[in-house]
Amino acid sequence: FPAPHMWLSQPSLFSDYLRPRRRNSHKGSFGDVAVIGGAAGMAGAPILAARAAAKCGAGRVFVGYPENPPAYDSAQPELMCRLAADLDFSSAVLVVGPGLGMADTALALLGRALDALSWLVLDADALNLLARQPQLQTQAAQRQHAVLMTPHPLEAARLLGVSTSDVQVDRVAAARTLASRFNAVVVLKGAGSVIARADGAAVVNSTGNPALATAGSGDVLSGICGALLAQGWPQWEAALAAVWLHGRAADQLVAQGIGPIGLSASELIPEARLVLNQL
Ligand code: NPW
Ligand code: AMP
Ligand code: MG
Repeated sequence: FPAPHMWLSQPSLFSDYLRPRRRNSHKGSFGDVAVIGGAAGMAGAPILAARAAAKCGAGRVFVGYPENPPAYDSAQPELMCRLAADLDFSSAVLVVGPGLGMADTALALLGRALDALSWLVLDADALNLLARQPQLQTQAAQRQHAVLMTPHPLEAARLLGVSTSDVQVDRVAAARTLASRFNAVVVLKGAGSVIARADGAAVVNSTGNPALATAGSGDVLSGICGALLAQGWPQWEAALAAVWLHGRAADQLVAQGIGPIGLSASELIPEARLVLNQL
């Protein structure tokens, strides 16, 4: 390594983990996801992630707000909305960052998540906070369970201390650098998302289209990642599958005329569920 990257066009790279549900399974069989985010003005971001996690099969889904949690999500009352500080960080897959904000409360929650012995998905403001905090970067790199990071190109640039165009000029290299620096599985998002891991393996996704260039679509992806991890998928295959099916959902919606113009991130969620159930 680094060898040339591979393309992800069909589910073959992750299809070993598409297993039928056992007849005697129960919600405890499919794991818990806790999405941590939703500062003032961005309360919807963790809801998108949490709805995606629930519809992609997590057994139970919590939403942890830094402050002022809503009583519940009226469109999806299955979600359990709490104060993040009151959640059990060690018993769920943690998806940290959607709409989390950059306040001290957010930083403290990220620190607690990095300390927890849980699978972690870091997105959005969790990555932006990490970029500002070298000591948390060391903590992230040294965790027992590696993290799964889902930066868009600007978030990746902040983490690497370079410009967005530096990232975009060699996306595979940028994703590999982040993966080895953080000992992480990294999804560098954008057209042709790159999934890379610390040993240099890298895969470029071929599903998805510009309908995804809309607010909240990344938040949905982070929730799908969390759902697959909660259901026991290994980190690498969870990242590959989440990226592939998120893109495939958008492709199917465009084929139905729901996009590319005006696709909303919420609409991706039931379509991603359909893709997953039909695989
Ligand atoms: P430009 O415009 O080209 O200079 P930010 P954010 C760039 C939450 N949200 N290729 C591009 O830069 C999130 O979870 C809440 C190239 C773009 O303008 C975060 O917590 C929502 N460049 C918070 O908001 C829904 C690319 O990055 C800039 C690129 C801030 O997150 C929305 C944006 O980056 C949102 O999810 C690409 N493929 N993709 C809610 N409903 O509550 C991105 N860029 O400044 O980090 O802002 O991503 O909106
Ligand atoms: P975020 O910027 O965090 O909301 O994430 C945006 C999501 O949409 C990521 O999964 C991107 O890979 C995807 N996306 C955005 N623009 C495109 C595009 N032009 N083609 C394919 N996927 C895209
Ligand atoms: Mg985002």
